[in-house]
Amino acid sequence: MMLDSVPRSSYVRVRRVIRFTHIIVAWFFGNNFALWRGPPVVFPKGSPVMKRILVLGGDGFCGWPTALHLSDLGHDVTIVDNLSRRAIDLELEVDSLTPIRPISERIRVWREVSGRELGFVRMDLASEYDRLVALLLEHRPDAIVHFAEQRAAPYSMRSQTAKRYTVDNNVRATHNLLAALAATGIDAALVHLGTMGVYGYGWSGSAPIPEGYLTVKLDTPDGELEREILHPANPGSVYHLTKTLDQLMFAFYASNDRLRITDLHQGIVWGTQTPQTEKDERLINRFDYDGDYGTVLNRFLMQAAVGHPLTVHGTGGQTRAFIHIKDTVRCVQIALENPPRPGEKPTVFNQITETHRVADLAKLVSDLTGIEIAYLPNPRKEAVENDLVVRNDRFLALGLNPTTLSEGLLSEITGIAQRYRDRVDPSKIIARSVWRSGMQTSPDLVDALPEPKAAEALAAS
Ligand code: NAD
Ligand code: USQ
Repeated sequence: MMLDSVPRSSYVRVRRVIRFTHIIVAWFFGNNFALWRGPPVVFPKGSPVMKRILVLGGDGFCGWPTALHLSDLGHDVTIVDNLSRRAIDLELEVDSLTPIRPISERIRVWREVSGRELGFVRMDLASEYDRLVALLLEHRPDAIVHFAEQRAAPYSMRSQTAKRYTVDNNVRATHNLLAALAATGIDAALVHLGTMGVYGYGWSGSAPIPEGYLTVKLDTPDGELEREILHPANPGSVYHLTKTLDQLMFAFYASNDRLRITDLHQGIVWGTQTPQTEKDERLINRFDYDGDYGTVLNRFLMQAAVGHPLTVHGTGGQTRAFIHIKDTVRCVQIALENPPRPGEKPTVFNQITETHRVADLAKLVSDLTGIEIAYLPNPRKEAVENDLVVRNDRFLALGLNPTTLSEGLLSEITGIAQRYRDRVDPSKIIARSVWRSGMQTSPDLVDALPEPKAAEALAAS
């Protein structure tokens, strides 16, 4: 199914008539009528169409640029978010490196810049089930993108409270969404942001990690049985554990309720801006640099820009998968355009474009900037080193043209990180959430930030 295959005005008219009829008849006949989906809409091929898309977690690092990208393509986008990520910033006494604006201002500026409306609903998906059902019935989305979970592994390990919050929030948000889709009968294509971490690191050695499923053979008294199963789950943190639980819920609801689900097993996202967030400084995307939410490559880029030693955990032998934020938004679009059919098992895409060893990334950034590398005690319980070979054939086959590290790296350092270096709090850089009590962490490496040597080195190069 392509998102762009129907003249937009006819599509909107048909949808409006269906919705209006639906509301009137539901008012007469009660809620059971809500299960009726309305007559099928015919999509003639050809010109652009507007689809109704809910972006859950659309105020976050991946969700905001995705909402703008989909809006820019002409879709009718509504963001649903409880703004919990902004609340966690306050709890951790840290702020995005970039000055992100309040959600109402973001939406107003997007209207000014693009002429397009973005909806916003403040809602906690984990606790406001009835409001979620009402929202689905009112909006009747064609597609839903689900980013709305607590996503930091270190945050999920920092305390018993954070562990319980992460499980309660993520599992309930996902299950509420699935239950609400099943209850309302709304046949939206659901795209969920999962993680490469569901596979674990090193479990299959140097064998390529398949896209979600493994074919296994079972010996039975009646001969050999071949089965396709979800790849064994090997979570490395409570956060990653919630993503493995999500997978089981998807398998169940796809089979039992014929929900159409795509799970994107995404690697570590790096970069900040997309063509849409670059249009105005007030649309700027979030950039987390702190020890809990900052991810490794963006942290190294920020550290180089402010002259802080690069914080490698252990020897840096961990190999991880990466993707630039510009490719994240494209992949979500591709996944929306290629949903599974009702009754099919969830489609899994490995949403990654390249793999790198942490020590190699640090060396690359250090060689470019002259910033030293600090090898610190690893606060996580993880393999000292691992191989990682990942299949990502499906996105490549569907037209993804990856942004690679070498192309984007310099501009990321010189642009965003240097522009906002004064917003960095050096006491928030070292990662201090430990996987088990008693594990050692590093003291702060600097009291105050030095002059920007990286900036000089880059300017001179
Ligand atoms: P983020 O924390 O920046 O954004 C998540 C958004 O969801 C936030 O705006 C938050 O307020 C909202 N949210 C959380 N719980 C909610 C709830 N119960 N109800 C409503 N809104 C809620 O995270 P992100 O980096 O944008 O990640 C988005 C998704 O992508 C996550 O599910 C994450 O696991 C996945 N992912 C992220 C990365 C990465 O490197 N950032 C990599 C792989 C996968
Ligand atoms: N690391 C360092 N130094 C740092 C920060 C991290 O050496 O300053 C190391 C970590 O120990 C780890 C690796 O870098 O070995 C990756 O850490 P990360 O914080 O960049 O990424 P991670 O915790 O795995 O989580 C991030 C996102 C999460 C997403 C995941 C994708 O926060 O939402 O699911 O990437 S993946 O790693 O593929 O599972």
